[in-house]
Amino acid sequence: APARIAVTGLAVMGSNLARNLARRGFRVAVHNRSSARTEALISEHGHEGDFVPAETLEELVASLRTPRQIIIMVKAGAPTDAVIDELAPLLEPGDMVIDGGNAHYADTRRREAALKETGLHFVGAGISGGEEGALNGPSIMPGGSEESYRHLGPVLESIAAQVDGVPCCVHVGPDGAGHFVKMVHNGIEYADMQLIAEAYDLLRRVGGLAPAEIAEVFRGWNTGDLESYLVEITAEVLGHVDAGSGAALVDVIADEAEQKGTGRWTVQEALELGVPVTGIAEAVFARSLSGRVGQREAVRRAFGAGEPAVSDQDVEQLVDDVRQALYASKVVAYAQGFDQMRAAGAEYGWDLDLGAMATIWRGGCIIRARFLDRIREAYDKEPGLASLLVDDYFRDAVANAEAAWRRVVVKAVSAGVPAPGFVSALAYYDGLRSERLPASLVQGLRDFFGAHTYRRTDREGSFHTLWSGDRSQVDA
Ligand code: NBP
Repeated sequence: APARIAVTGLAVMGSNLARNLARRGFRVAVHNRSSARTEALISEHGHEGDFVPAETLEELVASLRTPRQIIIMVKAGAPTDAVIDELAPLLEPGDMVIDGGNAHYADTRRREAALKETGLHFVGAGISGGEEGALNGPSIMPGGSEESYRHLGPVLESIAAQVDGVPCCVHVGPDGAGHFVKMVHNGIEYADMQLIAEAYDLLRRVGGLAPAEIAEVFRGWNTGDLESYLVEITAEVLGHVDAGSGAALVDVIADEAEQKGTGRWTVQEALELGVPVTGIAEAVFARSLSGRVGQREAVRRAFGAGEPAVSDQDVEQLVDDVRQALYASKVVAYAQGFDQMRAAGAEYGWDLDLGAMATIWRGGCIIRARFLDRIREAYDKEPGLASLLVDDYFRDAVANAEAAWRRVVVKAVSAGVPAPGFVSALAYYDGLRSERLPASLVQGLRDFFGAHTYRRTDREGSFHTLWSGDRSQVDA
């Protein structure tokens, strides 16, 4: 019988996805550029399901029922284009090419438009959850046409993570929508991790707690509003003792954070769209700063590292304040990420269902959390929500946390413990709620040096002050 679906690219992600498909009962054709990976998959896991190995793409295409569905799981970038170029001429109108790699959404838009010319459906599908997710159920964010999703939906939904019987997979929107949403997911993941890291640092340097004690704090937090995969594994990492040195592992890991680039993409795109995703930007920059080892050393030598920050305060109070600051800052980070998705949806005509995005992130992916149920409820109630911050639930949560949030920021600043995530989240909140912003002065300055004009609060129109003349106002 012909295969139901195919996977080409059988490194760790591709082979795990193929195994997931096979275990779900789909007859799956498999192919890799170098056939050693195909052979390894069959010999090690062939018994798990119904695999159809193919040595060439021609063979792979011939083994499939029509319309054909082929998932590409190769290295993002030029390799993906190379596979598409080789594959497309072998296919027929109506066939579907699915890119499950970490493509930039602009590449996905370009590829979708090009393949559409030949009658092929190109589906950029964001897949989150790493190797584990690919094997046992990822969160899947497919873009592309409605028609392609009618064919693909049942397969993808059945291999996705399930939460309360709901699959973590939904048709996100046309062309690059899926990869865009996956990118923002990763950006939010950056922000979330940075906030968690700051919470740890404050408990350590201001609260004087040891890593093992902080692990216990996070374990406790994981039973409340903060319950999430990242908080859970934070407890694991902080509680882990290095076998060699006997020290907490976190104390022997070099403090230079690396990045593969999706956080940077998110911020670059936010800059283009004019959406302030300050939490994600601070997270990306905090990683960059950590990596500037020479500069860190030079500045530390010039100024000293500062006094030990530990103070004689009530540690229990600090722990609870930090929990609330973390929660409020996290609401801000998610509010910003969801704003960015909304803005991109408007820019590209995607009509994104933001509640559905929260739904499919509840399982399979790195930012899975109890919190996402609240976000889904917020958008279900009010799809046009101006900001997550104004949803009843989040408004109450942030309002209740506000005093603690401010205490934590004050403590961080006065103790000299950097907390760019907490600080900028609070500034964002204060910025949005201010009656008047000093942007009026910025406009005045722009008008002074560049005649850029300004609008007035009390009447329509654009105005310019004759700064170098008699300083009277003219209609611009
Ligand atoms: P890699 O990103 O390491 O890519 C290796 C695969 O790409 C191999 O199958 C290799 O074939 C193939 N390939 C390359 Br490289 N150049 C090719 C070309 N010109 N033509 C055909 N095939 C080519 O694999 P991965 O880590 O499994 O990731 C796959 C995709 O999934 C990536 O886009 C990645 O960003 C994404 N992703 C990864 C994770 C994760 O946690 N690792 C999570 C989510 C998404 P060969 O065997 O013949 O060299």
